[in-house]
Amino acid sequence: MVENSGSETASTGPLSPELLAKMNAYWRAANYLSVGQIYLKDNPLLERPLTLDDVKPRLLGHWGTTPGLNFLYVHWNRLIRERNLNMLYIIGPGHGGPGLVANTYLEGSYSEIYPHIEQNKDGIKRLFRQFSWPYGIPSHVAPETPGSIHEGGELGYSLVHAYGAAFDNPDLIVACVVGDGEAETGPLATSWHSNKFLNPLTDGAVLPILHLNGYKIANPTVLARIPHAELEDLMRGYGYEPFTLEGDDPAILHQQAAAVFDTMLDRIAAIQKAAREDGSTARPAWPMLILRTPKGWTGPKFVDGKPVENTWRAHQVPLDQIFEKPEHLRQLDEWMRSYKPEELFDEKGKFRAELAEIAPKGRLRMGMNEHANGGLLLKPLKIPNFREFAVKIEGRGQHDVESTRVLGRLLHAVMEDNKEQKNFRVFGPDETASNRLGDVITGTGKAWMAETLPVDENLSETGRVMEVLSEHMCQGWLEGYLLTGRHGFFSCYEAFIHIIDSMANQHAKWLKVTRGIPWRKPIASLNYLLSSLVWRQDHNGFSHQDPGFIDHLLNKKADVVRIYLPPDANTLLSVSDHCLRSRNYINLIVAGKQPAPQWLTTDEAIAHCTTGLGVWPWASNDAGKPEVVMACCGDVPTLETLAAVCLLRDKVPDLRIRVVNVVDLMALQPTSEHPHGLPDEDFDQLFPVGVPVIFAFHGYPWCIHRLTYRRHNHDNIHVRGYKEEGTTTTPFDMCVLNNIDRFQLTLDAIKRVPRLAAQADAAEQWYSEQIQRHKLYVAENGDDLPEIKNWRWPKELSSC
Ligand SMILES: Cc1ncc(C[n+]2csc(CCOP(=O)(O)OP(=O)(O)O)c2C)c(N)n1
Ligand SMILES: [Mg+2]
Repeated sequence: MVENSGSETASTGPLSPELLAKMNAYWRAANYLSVGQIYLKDNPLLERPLTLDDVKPRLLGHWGTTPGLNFLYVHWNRLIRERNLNMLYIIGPGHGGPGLVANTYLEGSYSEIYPHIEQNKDGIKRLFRQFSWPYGIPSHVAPETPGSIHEGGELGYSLVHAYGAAFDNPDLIVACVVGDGEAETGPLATSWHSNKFLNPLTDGAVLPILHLNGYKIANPTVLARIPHAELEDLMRGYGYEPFTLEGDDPAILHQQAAAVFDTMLDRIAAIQKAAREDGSTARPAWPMLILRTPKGWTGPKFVDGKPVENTWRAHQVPLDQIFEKPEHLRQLDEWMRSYKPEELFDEKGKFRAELAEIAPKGRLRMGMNEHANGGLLLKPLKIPNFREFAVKIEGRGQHDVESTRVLGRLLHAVMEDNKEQKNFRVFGPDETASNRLGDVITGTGKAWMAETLPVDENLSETGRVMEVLSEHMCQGWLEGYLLTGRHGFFSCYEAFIHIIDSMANQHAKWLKVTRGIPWRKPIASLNYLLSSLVWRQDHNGFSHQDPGFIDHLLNKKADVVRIYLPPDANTLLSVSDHCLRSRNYINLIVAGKQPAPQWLTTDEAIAHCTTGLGVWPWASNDAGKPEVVMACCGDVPTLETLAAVCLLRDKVPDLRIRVVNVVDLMALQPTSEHPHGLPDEDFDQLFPVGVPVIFAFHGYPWCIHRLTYRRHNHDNIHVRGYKEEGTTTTPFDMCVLNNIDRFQLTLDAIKRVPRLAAQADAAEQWYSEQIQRHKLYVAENGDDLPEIKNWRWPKELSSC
């Protein structure tokens, strides 16, 4: 027999008997509505005994985590009311979706946002029916859920999201439930260290709750099965002050919870006061809670003779054979009635006023917190005119510049200009300086609340550059920061950005869904700069060579993803300016940090980036009728292509060559596939049907085929790119190993132009000789041939 009406008056503590009774009733209501969402399509108030007709044909959702989440929600509500808190609630086990829907319904947010889910019997019926129902709402804490910035379907990111939300939001408290299973993931394990980057003076607070309900889907959790003292030591080792709350008697636990939360919030207030009023700069030990409550608390204790409550069996749907076993239907009826719905809802199905009144009002309701709909709070970045940072081109290709260093100056200026509004941060896994963005660090410094030594440089408690050697943390912080209405930039080594492939997936999904939700306002785009690229891993070699993040992002929805490969500094500036101003995208910028030739003036760069791809007339001699198109995308491929063009002119002076550079990869797709896609007519103008295209691409070659396979001239597009050949070798040898070098491109062109067929054999011979010479030289000298290393675009063709 389940007994869930609770013995509210049994214990003593900070809650008055009346408030305790109401809070427990409120919690019962949330649990009732959670169970109802999982099971029922009719009879929402149990006005008659449940029948099979009332039950959904497919029982989809998760019960186990939900009562714990609901318990916390009720307590946050009290604290918000009593302390006038600005509170965001992040749920690691996002499969507890029914709980968040139930609570935002009870507090009224849900009906305000979705008026058809009324505060009456019909509304509850719709609320139940829509859950995990085709064209209804998802089972998780999805973008559709009011008050959410965290889906939680993929476990591991709750705590970084919470910290990302808290940065630069000094009045915000982010309560964050970490599932004890979730706590086993790598990203979550490292996230505890976020407290070394959170400044009580300028940032908000994060209140982590480690929810030890003891189980995952099918196993106990590690942290639930180590001695409690060891767990507390672990949390202390992470720098927190752990509190513990344990039990399963609601009456006792409500009182204890109220007491412990009062203490924890007093601790937070004291930490903030010390920093804000008393000038303390010490790193505080922020409070965190270890909450031990049963998985599936208040649900069926036994099903088919097996224990369910407080076991992994409570994870999903505890009674899942309703249609096969009459006993399951009877147990469901009994379970739902144990919450005493008649005490919670009036005869019309309205949540009773005396209970509803203990929820916060208006914007203080967690379902209505504006930080969870960051676009509402988004202030545009102040971005200086990027022309002021442009590289002056005195002769195309005649001088080398580190493109990312130029971008660093722009980012520095953006940082300075937005210092007051504190809504821009730059994130990187210990690579900001290595990626030559060092200028952005000067002035603002790097966030650091841990110890410092005299040898340290630029570490600062108020730093706005976030560096930690965890791509997961960089990504998660940035997501949390963006989702709460701010702006950011993430620079990363190209190969290692794969570490967050899955997080990027989840963010892309979030963005895709929010586009269809009118009340979710657009947020700033997630901007990646990948530098330290595959072609120039001079110090590192094969482990650092992987351009596949491009392919990864290509799988995402066209209306979410943008991919740019600017070939020089001015195009990088133009693209970055555009990305920083954009909304609701994932922008990927791939640009090298090594000294490299510069090709376009600012005006040309802007025009080129606007169309996304185009002929470089100064490098072409096709007179409008090319015999071969030499296409390139990426800085190193552009260099090799232009060097090949020179070789071709030398070998076949009358060959009509067109050079096309691609900066916006998505422009290669048809318009039907991507909004940036070039119309077929324009594509055919650039790449005329029947004319061979030798395409040098930064990444894996098949990516270009994938993008262009529907184009009329696709059969004539021959792509060279990275084909997983690499080691620690010279820059040019990397090109040779992957057949993207100038000699190969020259040979390719000669072999593909029909009228040069007679020269093909000689060209093959020439190619072999060049490669042999190159190999012998690099093997002997450990460096590239001087004519390769010092190659320049011909001066006579270089005027702008
Ligand atoms: C990264 C990831 N791996 C695996 C899963 C599949 N999964 C869903 S719920 C779950 C167990 C979660 O346990 P816990 O974090 O303790 O949550 P709770 O007990 O509160 O349900 C697992 C493994 C997932 N969602 N995400
Ligand atoms: Mg668990």
